[in-house]
Amino acid sequence: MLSDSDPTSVSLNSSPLDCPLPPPPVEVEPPETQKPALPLRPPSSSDEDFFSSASIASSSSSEDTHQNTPAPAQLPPQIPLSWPEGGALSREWVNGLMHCFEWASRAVPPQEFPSVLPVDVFDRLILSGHKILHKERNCVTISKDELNSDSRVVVVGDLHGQLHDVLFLLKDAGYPGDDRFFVFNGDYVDRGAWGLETFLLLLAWKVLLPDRIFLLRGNHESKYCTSVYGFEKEVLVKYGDKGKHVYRKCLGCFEGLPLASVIAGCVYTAHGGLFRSIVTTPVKRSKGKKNRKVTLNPDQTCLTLGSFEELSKARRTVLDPPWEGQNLIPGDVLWSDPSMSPGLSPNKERGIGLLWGPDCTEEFMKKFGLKLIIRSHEGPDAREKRAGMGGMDEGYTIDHVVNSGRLITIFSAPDYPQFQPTDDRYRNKGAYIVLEPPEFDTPVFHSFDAVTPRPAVNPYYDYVDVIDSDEELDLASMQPAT
Ligand SMILES: [Mn+2]
Repeated sequence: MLSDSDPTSVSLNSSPLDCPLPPPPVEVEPPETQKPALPLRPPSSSDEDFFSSASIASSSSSEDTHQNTPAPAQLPPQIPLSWPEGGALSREWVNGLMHCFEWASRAVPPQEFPSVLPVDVFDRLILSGHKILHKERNCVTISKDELNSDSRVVVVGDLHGQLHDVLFLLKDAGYPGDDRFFVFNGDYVDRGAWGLETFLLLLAWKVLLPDRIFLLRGNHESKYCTSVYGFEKEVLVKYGDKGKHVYRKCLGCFEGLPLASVIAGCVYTAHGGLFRSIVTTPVKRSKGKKNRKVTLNPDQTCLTLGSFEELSKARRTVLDPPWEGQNLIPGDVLWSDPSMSPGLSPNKERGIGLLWGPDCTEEFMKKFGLKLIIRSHEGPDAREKRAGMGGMDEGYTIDHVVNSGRLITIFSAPDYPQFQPTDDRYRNKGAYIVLEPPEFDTPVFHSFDAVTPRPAVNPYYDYVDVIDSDEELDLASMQPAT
């Protein structure tokens, strides 16, 4: 039963932003290749081809190049999944979940998803994740005390529902564990067809190892983006009459995702990047007004960089970060982009967030003793439109090199976006970063190709019409915050 008083579920009517109408519905029929009659069949030979090919994408770093050996074909998992007896997740259960999602992405039509993950199991997982995430600080830390000479910290960029590439990345980097930390920079959902599976499998790892994996928020973990770029529709198709409930629970979790991380005291990561100081100036009260409260207005004419103290005080539990008013830091952290031009200015292309230059990168690093900033948010399509900024062919770019260190963009969705209106694809690699001892301040890049073939599936958004609006916030379709 849904209840408005349920603290883990957001009310879709309480958003400060009105939701724009989603694009015209796209008929989602199970593709011809994915129409098994239930009960489910075992994998066919083409499935085996997929499993084999899924494991031969190569990963390379500056130090080594290797290819994985093909994995043996796997048997269909036991479905439906059930919550483990005793209530606590195990590594085996999380492994089973990943295997199950991979198999189901080829063998089960999206509409039959509850036969894989029943809604009561989804509820258990999302509640466990919700509790953990909402207790975390705005800026989570992996301190030097928690790291040793065997530790590695893996930093991951945008994933956008490309389940098979996420599974490859985890296997290639090595799964989370005592010595392996993960920081994900957000954008788990939208555009790709398996945003729900991607988010839930990472949430399962978070519940299993809350101190080893950190899930930061991306701008797509919001009501606005998910209503335009496919995640809402995906959930409604996969869960049918329970879809609205599942979508609300996901949004409730998204609101709890932390905004940023600091690793080993010297690496700052966030989805978009830097953020402003909320400079406030008292507004003169009109005579005779009894209200003694002094209202403060942000001084938009004088943009300065914010501090970690200000970041810690921001209110992140908003369905959509506001672009006006006092609570601007979440929008900056999630939507901002670096620029080659000096200074700090409003990000007019996106309509929210900031553009910051190399001088700001240096100022921020010097002030807080940082040596590296790792942000995400820009894929090959975004970079194609930004003169002077590097392309995303290898899954990463080094944007600023300054006295104190470097600013890097990491993007982990290869061959992105999944759906394109023409055959002229970017064919970009994805990448992840490994930070190694002793200082954890030097990135080792691992680029990887997309897992092919992706299972045939229909998109959940009108990718032809929104292709050119690339993540720009359509302010005209939203109502101002009240
Ligand atoms: Mn983004």
